[in-house]
Amino acid sequence: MADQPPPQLTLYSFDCPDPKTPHQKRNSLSPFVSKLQFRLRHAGISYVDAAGSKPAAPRGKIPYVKFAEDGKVVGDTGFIVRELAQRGLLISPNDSLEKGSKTVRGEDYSLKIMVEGHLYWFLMYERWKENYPLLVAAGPFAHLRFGLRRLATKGLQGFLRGTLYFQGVGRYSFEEVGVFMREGVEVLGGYARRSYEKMGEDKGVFWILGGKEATEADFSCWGFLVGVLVLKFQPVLRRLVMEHEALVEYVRRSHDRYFGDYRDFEQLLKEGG
Ligand SMILES: N[C@@H](CCC(=O)N[C@@H](CS)C(=O)NCC(=O)O)C(=O)O
Repeated sequence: MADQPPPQLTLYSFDCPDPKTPHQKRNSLSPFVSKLQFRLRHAGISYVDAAGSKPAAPRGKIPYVKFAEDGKVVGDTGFIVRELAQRGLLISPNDSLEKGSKTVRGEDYSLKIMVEGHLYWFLMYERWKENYPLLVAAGPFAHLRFGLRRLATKGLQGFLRGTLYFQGVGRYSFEEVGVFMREGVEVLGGYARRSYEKMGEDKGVFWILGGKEATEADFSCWGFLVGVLVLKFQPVLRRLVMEHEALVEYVRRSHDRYFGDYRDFEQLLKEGG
């Protein structure tokens, strides 16, 4: 077999906890990691997953990447995508929309921000305030021995509960959060349904705004939705998403097309339930 060229970059996340074991090929706990993985795969950029750490991460945030060419480390998916565009590895963000309608660009931006800056917090709420025992058992520290795992998960929970409180969402009851969750998921479901119906008999991938090409919002929406569907840490949010056939189909089709080396989507979906 011909030698594979070395990967163009290393993607650091919480999902490859033990550097000695190969990546588990399960979708990430982090919507931002899934977003970036999808972005890289969509653009045909080769990468290798590796164990990241908050102290090593720019701004203490996951994910971050290291470029093989010159060792440059970049954090934040927005800046990573810009860096990739500057290096000519992908088409610059929303280039195709730039020449198009300002309304579409606005819609794209709004959807992206709704997912990354709004729905994301409800996901974190349900995970860290409602389903803590599940995270101790199978969360980011699942590879550690029980005592250590409990301690590390507890520490992270303390940090995240504080973050949720100061962000604001932590001050609501889960019932109240559920109202906002449903509202947001229905907006996403409405977009997906419109695009899905346009596909008719075509079983190919489709994009959230219904165009021929992906837009920035697709990477954010897909990255968020895939973790909701295949991981079991947020059952209420998952049920809301499952009510929308178009959203499940939206995730399934791109998973099948771009994540063929992962386990079968149907299997993953079952495990998330
Ligand atoms: N805007 C950042 C957000 C990344 C982010 O918030 N990552 C979370 C994990 S999902 C994190 O590292 N949280 C730890 C912290 O905020 O200290 C991006 O697009 O990369």
